[in-house]
Amino acid sequence: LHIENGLRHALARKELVLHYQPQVDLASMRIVGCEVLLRWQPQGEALIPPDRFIPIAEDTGLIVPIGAWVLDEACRQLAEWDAQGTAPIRLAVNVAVPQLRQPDFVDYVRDTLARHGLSNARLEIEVTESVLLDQDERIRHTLEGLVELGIMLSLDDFGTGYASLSYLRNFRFDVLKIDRSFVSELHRNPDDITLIRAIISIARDMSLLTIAEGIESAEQCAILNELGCRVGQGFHFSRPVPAGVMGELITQD
Ligand code: G
Ligand code: G
Ligand code: MN
Ligand code: NA
Repeated sequence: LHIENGLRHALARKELVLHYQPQVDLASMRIVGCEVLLRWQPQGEALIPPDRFIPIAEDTGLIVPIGAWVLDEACRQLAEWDAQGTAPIRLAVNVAVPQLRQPDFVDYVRDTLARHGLSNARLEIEVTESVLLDQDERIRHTLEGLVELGIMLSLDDFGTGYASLSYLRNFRFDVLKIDRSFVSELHRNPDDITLIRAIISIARDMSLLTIAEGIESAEQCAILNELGCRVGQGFHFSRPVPAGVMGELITQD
């Protein structure tokens, strides 16, 4: 309840902040995108990580206005970077079920990109497999609307859910994010290599981009590149960083 009350005022009090984690093309080592990760910084308290408040925001519906702010602020930031002449990276934004149930979500995404002068192809929307477990017809409708807009639809934490392969048949994704649980032991577990090779093979045959999460070492990075994974994300490249640091990373790149 303490968190819920605080969260109700977090937006108005401007206590929400976005961090950005670079996504790197494994062949060229260039930054091609970034995942947008929300943090909450209450006045005079320590930074609160998303796993402490996103579930509450989802249960209370507060994720709808908060998620709208995340998208707007991230697009504003990307347009600002563009104006500074940085590399034209993509934004990957996480969205939750209650947002996808909003009948005007697709319109909001389109209008927000337009308002900031960004082409639709600059945005990637990440959903987890749990989103797809939801039988709600409105969610399917929203996902189809997003695909029609020409934004990229990304399946997060791939391989950890229960029916991953049937989701690939039923929804048109553009990106598979290989869950970090497959990546973390990669260099010493041949089974993980086998599984990742299979995921990459499916992705290639379905013309999906693969992004490996949780890369923490040069060795994991090299193996993934060798296996044909296109893009990587993880502490090896950078932790999630504030906008100012991200701006510097794409200026140097
Ligand atoms: O930033 P990590 O470092 O702790 O993020 C943890 C999880 O919180 C991520 O896996 C992501 O799914 C979720 N998350 C982060 N930012 C957002 C956001 O803006 N919206 C939603 N719905 N989830 C987010
Ligand atoms: O949406 P998702 O749950 O995948 O968000 C990514 C989460 O993973 C964030 O909480 C982020 O801080 C975390 N993360 C990103 N890179 C790494 C990494 O290399 N190692 C670990 N352990 N966590 C990571
Ligand atoms: Mn994610
Ligand atoms: Na993930």
